Amino acid sequence: MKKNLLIFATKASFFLLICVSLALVGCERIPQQTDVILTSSTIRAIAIIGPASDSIVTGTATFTQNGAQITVLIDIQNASAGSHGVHIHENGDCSSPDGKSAGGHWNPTDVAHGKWGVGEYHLGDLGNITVGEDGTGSFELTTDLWEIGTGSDIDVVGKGIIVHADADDFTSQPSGNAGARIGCGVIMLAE
Ligand SMILES: [Cu+2]
Ligand SMILES: [Zn+2]
Repeated sequence: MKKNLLIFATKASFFLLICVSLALVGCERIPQQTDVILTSSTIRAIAIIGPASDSIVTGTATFTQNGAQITVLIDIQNASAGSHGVHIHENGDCSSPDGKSAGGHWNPTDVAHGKWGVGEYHLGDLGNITVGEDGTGSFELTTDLWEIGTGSDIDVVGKGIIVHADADDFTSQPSGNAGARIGCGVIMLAE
């Protein structure tokens, strides 16, 4: 009886040891993966979005690079609920109150306006951002069609981010009939 108990105890501790080891391995791996995603060193360019056309819209657009892939993450606040066109425009200039100083859509490949990933579309045709009743919305897109800080024709640095009053219909030329410019930001290289 005592022997059986000893065997059971030995088996139980061995099992426990394996569980603890697995847990430790698990703990070790999670922070490493998170580091890659969250460290500020992976943020390569940023635009602070401010109000235009008498709106109170605010937000940020961050561009991060992972190999050839660049991800833009846009967060906006204080916008009306619904769909708002969002684009990269050719000038990093938000000096005019209506945002028109940012110029037209960034279109280095000289093609028609359209929907990202479908037929012809400007390199600045991000699409629409969906804003909820709380006035906030986020948008994310990953592509290998841009560069950050290279000074080439497809470098996003020095361009503008514009948020519109209405949705982009992906069809109307030259800019999707998205209405007034309610948010504007200049894309700048990050530290
Ligand atoms: Cu636009
Ligand atoms: Zn466009």
